[in-house]
Amino acid sequence: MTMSRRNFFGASGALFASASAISGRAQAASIPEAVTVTSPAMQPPLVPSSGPAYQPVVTLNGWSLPWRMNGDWKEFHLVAEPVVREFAPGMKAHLWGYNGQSPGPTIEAVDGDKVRIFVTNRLPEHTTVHWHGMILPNGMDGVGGLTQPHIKPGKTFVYEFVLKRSGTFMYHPHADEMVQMAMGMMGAFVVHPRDPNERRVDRDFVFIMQSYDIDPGSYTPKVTTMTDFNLWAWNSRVFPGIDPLVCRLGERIRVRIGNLTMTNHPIHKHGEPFTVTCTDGGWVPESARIPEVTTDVPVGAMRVFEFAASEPGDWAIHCHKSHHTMNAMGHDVKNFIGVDKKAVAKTIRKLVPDYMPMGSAGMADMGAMEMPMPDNTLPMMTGFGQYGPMEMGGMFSVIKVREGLAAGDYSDPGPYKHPPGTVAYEFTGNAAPPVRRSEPQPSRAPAAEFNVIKPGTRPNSKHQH
Ligand SMILES: [Cu+2]
Repeated sequence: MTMSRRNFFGASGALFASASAISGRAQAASIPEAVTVTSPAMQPPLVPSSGPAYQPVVTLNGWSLPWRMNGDWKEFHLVAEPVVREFAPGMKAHLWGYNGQSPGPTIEAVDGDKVRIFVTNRLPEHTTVHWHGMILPNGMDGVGGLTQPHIKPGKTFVYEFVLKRSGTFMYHPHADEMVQMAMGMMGAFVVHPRDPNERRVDRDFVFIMQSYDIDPGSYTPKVTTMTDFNLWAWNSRVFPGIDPLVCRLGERIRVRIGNLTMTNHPIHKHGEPFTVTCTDGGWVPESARIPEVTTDVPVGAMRVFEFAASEPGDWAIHCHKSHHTMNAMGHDVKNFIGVDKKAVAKTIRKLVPDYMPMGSAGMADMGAMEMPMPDNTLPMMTGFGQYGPMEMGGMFSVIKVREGLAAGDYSDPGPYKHPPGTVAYEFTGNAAPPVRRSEPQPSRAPAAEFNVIKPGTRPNSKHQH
């Protein structure tokens, strides 16, 4: 059981008596119980049991935070605290997050909702929560020192605001940000349209991108790293630990992506093109939507794209910066392509018996190799598919489009069964040697000559206009 039973039933509404409508601060005296989840497995979408209806989102390797209605306020309780997050089987990180996880639970609500969010600080230092992208009263914006006093350890603050527009938002601290975000404090905040049929899709996925710097064999991110991160994550998971996006053939699919790393990520999807339908500022008018297969998600931004799942198969979705589809790796690896290291390997093995020379023909051998590694470290290229190693890590997942799934069935359907004759195959005929055109003769003309003349030093130089 990953969600505590007591809290789960509480969340489903059974224990939360809807209090009589005494509005305002007096009500805040009673705090809703904080629900905690510690498993990194995807939890089923949270279908609203109170308040207006909406089609819930699916948080990759995550979950949505239950609420209680208190009069016409929707009340949530976030707890900022140290957490342990598994990045993929074989590696756990000691992070800071919310309610047992990093990223924290997705908050879902509806355009026009009055939300009251209790934030309890169980960190060793002060914090705040900034509601990234929201239009709200200035004093609710969560910038420590500027718009509110910091939330000291052990204290609980209350944020109250009315949701003014639907879209995709995030939450994160605006206090000791470099440390707190490098430690994994963030979450998604999805505001659904008031009319559940407006912009309706069949499946609606959400994840936030993170960058971490965790030395192989250690557990805690280095918080002073500025650019040289070694783990590129979606919802604090790296491939092969990232959930697939399971879709039924013919459905309309939405993917919401937030970027709280230190660099941009060009997210590329294989298969049919998509269109960006929503950005930080709101929904993109239909006439302005651009069909794409890659969309860049800038730092601090949200991008939402939609597509019709028209092509069955296992389609990769990944960041197109190739080092972002790797796990922790040495960045100062020399390029040994074309270098025969057999002789030197023999010598080195006298000192280091396990030594394996690699990289003479590229680095694909790393993807298949079982190398001795420090504890709590993932191979930098990993994950196996039905045809062999995928040589991927980091920001990579698979959109699995299948016929005949039940609506709302997100369970992994396994590898795609390709219809006979539709997989790339080996040519077994006679391959004639490549015909080369005759090499061009080196030109006999001398290399280009030029003289450098300092302006103003030429004997007959004239001032020209
Ligand atoms: Cu990237």
